Amino acid sequence: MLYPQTSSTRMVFDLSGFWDFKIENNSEKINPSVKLANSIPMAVPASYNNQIIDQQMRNHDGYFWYETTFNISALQKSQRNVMRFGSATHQATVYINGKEVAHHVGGFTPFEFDIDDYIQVGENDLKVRLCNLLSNKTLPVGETVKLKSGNYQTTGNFDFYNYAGIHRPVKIYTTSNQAHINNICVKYTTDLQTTIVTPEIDIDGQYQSVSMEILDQAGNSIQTSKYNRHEKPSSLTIADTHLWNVDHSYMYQLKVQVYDTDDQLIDDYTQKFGVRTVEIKNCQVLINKKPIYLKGFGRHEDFPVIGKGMNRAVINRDHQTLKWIGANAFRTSHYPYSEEEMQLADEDGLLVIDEVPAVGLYSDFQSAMAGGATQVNTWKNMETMSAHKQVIRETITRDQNHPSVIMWSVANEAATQQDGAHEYFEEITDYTRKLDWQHLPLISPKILVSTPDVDQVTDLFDVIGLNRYYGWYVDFNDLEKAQNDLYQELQTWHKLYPDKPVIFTEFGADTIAGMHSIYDEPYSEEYQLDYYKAMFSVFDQLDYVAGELLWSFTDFSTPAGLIRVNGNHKGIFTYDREPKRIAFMLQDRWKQLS
Ligand code: GCB
Repeated sequence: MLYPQTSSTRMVFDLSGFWDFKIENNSEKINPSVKLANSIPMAVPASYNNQIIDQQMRNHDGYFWYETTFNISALQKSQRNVMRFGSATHQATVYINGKEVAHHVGGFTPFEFDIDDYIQVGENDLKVRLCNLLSNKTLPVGETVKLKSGNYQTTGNFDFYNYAGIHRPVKIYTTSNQAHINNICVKYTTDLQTTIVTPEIDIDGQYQSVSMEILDQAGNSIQTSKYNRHEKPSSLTIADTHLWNVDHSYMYQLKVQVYDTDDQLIDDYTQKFGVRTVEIKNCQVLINKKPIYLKGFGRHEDFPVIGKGMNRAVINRDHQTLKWIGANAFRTSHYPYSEEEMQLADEDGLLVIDEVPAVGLYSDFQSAMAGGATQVNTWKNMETMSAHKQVIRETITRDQNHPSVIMWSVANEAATQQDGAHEYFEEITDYTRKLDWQHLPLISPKILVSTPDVDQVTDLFDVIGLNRYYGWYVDFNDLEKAQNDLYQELQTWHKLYPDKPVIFTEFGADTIAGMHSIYDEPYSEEYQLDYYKAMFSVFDQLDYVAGELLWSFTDFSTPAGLIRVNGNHKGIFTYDREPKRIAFMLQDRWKQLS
């Protein structure tokens, strides 16, 4: 699936704006052919939750509706029209002029569908029925119960607010009716000097030939090649490759044009790509054959009022802040971020561990966290395999042309110490490796109870990703013991897997901005500072530690909880992106650490 783009053959219409919104209560049957009654305005794209003042509506679990109208000109109607959602969380059924057109499950990946049979010249009605309910079949995983009142109650198996709504832009784009490019995958091989590009171009419809042209970053042509339908496309060569890297985020373009018999242009699309290699060798992550130490954060798409809504200013400010502090990487915890964010990561030279929304693969999670034994075996209880493969497929298809993506994270904190985990993840890692032509390294951040003595899946992964909280959830307020325990655990991992690098995918301590303590009290900015100093002093002794991604970049929203006072406070920055004390220490450290 291509990102919507205008060209000499394509038009794009963005439906962002104020739509109408309505919660569906269980006694009501909403007719998609009738205008929503008693609706309220709702900005798209954005989460709906924090745009609403009424608390019950804000926290509604169940179904809700969006409606808008759009106009189609006669000129536009003469073309093929496709509607595309950047994402709709977590499930959406789309109706145009009262008729059901599409259904998509999964709240963090795009979906699109042809709308020509449903639209008319002039005004059209668009309604979307969304649902934020989660279960042991969905990703993320959650639990839904139906209350006596008939209302639903959903509890997410994860530590972030279950924002919902139309989070990313909704667009209509046009192509010719005759033929169109469905997808472009820019495959290449490089010896870091000469790059051979062998694009895979998926075209539907009637056409005669296809031309491909590689352009450099300034738009100068490097090579052109043409092939006829039924012929195999020839490869293109970049002789003196400008490699993409963190300090040199060089982007090429592949211009693809589809022609008719009389050399009439039918479709025209330009796909950006970068050239770089990624390897894991001798406990190191190599980009273009050189080791790189990952410095950065786990994050969330979460900002005041807009929640998980895509907002370019927020993305840009976040990337500028990452650069200011000297970070070179982030993980898209715990779901794929917007396409717009990925595009900017390419331009900004940020390395991305791209995580699918497989979070919460842990039955009876609450008892486990309370220190109790789990009653249920996760792998007998989860029915997520099909959703899991779908999100992996959709994420790889969407993101495989981004040079910034250097690793796939196939799950966060699954119950990898329970029987059945190996079988489950063998199927998942095999599936991912088959789909990914780049063979990017695979990682799956481990929950703190998945220690080397009990973990069952590490052999399946290229990198050991650790979410570790010594000094917080374990060894609380005892940083000396935290250091020792961390050191011991790391050495055990290394003995078992001497070639695999360790990347800290999470470590942190809740910290209330502005809380200070001469006694180094937990939750104070001083404790956070000392906590990180203690962790770093362990990492710095061990050369198989290949990266530190702190938890987390900013404070973020969670459901209310005994240890969640207005959200999770492990941010290095506050929710509105102001630095805590630790930020300045980190800036000093990362400027020196190569
Ligand atoms: C974790 C989770 C993350 C939480 C974090 C915490 O291990 O992966 O989603 O927010 O711990 O702060 O407890």
